[in-house]
Amino acid sequence: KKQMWWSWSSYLEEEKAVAAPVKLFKEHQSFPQSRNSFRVGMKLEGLDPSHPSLFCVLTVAEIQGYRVRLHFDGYPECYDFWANADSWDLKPAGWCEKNGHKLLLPKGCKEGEFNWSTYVKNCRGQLAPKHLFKSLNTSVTPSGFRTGMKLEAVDRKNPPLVCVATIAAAVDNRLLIHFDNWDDSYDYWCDATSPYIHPVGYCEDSELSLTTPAEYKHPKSFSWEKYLEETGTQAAPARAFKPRPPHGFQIGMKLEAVDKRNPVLIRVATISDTEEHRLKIHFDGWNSEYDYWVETDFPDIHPVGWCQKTGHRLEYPNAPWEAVPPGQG
Ligand code: MLY
Repeated sequence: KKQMWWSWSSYLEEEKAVAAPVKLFKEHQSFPQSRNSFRVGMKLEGLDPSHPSLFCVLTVAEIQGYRVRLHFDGYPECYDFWANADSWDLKPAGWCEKNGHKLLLPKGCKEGEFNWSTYVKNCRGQLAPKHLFKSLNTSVTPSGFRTGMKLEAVDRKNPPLVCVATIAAAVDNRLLIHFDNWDDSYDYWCDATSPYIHPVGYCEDSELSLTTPAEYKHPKSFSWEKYLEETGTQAAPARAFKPRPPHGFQIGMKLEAVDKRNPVLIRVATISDTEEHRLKIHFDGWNSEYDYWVETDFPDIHPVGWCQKTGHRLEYPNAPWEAVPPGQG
């Protein structure tokens, strides 16, 4: 028998299930402290999720609760993506220049000729005001990581590989990881608790093989001591790497999660499996072929009630008025 009104409390009761406790979520996954003040048409700088070291010129294309759909200026809509309003990946105009990062210009703009204020005037747009960006207001404790320091890092695009890497940038509490002698398409941002970064010597200690820099002359006889000397660099201090505490999520706990295949939607979901640093998300009422693994700090999982609190639509499990399977909306 189908109810007229779906609610989390009756659903949890019916399913004899528990909501994942709010305290297990990271601040950026949990209930926001502020409103989403972005407006359609505002322009900003932000990281391209499919090229996570590249900042681009973006325009807010749509608002849903605490989320924004971002459009790459000059590029087709198919590249648009959703982000939370407090995402660290979003920066005000001028941020890249100030921090020495390259900004991918709107298609058609010439290098050296781009200027935010003329650009916004010409497209009759407006800049997203600085105070909307939460990441700028967070306090930062010195971490011991410095730009240029070396470490061993997992290549997230080729996860079995632990490689010789460099901290290409350290901003706020975030580190940009770059793989020595490779192009920046493998780069990614992480924090000091990332399970994917390790101090120099980690592979040797754990009897894993270390992937040496591309084109390294004598990969078989690679030694960190020699390499640091050759490159005139320092190893990132082991004390700067912080262990990530156990996540505490358990199989069967309920939550709200973005439908990766149709990211405008947030669905009722269950943790269907766990690993040390990952969770498997199952969408209630849908086949487990749609399940997917996420990192525990993934920004698109939220505690029960997040949609209601932030004014986002929530897709209920197997609602009779909903005939669209995940990913085909
Ligand atoms: N088969 C891939 C492997 C690239 C690995 C790059 N890492 C180490 C940064 C390729 O050759 O493209």
